[in-house]
Amino acid sequence: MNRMEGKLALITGASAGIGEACARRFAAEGADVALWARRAERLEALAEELTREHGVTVHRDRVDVRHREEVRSAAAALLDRAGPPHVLVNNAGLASGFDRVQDGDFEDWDRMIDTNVKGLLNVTRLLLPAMIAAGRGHVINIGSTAGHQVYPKGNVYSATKFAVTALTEAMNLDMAGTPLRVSSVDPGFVETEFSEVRFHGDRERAAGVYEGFQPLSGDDVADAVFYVANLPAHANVLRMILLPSAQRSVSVVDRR
Ligand code: NDP
Ligand code: 8X3
Repeated sequence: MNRMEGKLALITGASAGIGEACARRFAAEGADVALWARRAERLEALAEELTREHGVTVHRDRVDVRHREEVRSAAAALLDRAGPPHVLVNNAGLASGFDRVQDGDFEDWDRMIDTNVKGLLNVTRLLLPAMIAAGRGHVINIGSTAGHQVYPKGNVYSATKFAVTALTEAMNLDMAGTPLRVSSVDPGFVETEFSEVRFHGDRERAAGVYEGFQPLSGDDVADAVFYVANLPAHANVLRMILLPSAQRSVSVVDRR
């Protein structure tokens, strides 16, 4: 049963990877979508395609989730135009750098903490009150296996994803007394632009991360997000850990 038709899903980080796949999936199921990311030209092209292919309404805004005032004005504009989203997918995020703590780069650390933790909080804080006032809504955070286990040189990225795990659980408690649901979908290896961003544009090194096994695709994760969003109102997946079959833990992978 499709419960998302005619609903509105806001997806942050919709210009690539998991977020883009979520946008395609929700739109294909007949949901209106709001797309946020920094690369406006990509959002524009995606919006044009989704409107043409699925006839849904697509809102898009150039938003850097780190910039609170930008989030504030995009949130106000969306609430004005379309009302509170039924589903908020907090997906925008990144890893930046791959070093031991003693060698870490302060700018990489700021980028990850400001995006993955403070950005998620900016977006949530500026939309949740309207969702609560509307008496419905579902926040789905994209966490990670790195939010449950650490691995060598994963230090600060893992810390941000452990924070997402904590925030999902805390937000779920904060929603007590409301009908709102809070969930996280926590994937293992997904082949997207993630590793290219982590390795500062080194595509060869990024491709090596996914060598010798079949990683998840953005579509696999979008399937999981859609499943979680589409459950009946009385059911909630608090946390879903989704791994490639070859991945046994955050750092144990059967490579051919
Ligand atoms: P991609 O690099 O392919 O996509 C990341 C998305 O986040 C892009 O759309 C990017 O858009 C957006 N983004 C990054 N920074 C900002 C910002 N400051 N403001 C707004 N948007 C931003 O990576 P993935 O799709 O893989 O990553 C999506 C999420 O999934 C992240 O939270 C990541 O931590 C998580 N994840 C990824 C896994 C993987 O193996 N790939 C595994 C587990 C979790 P733009 O640059 O246009 O702003
Ligand atoms: C991304 C998964 O293992 O590359 O969250 O950190 S991992």
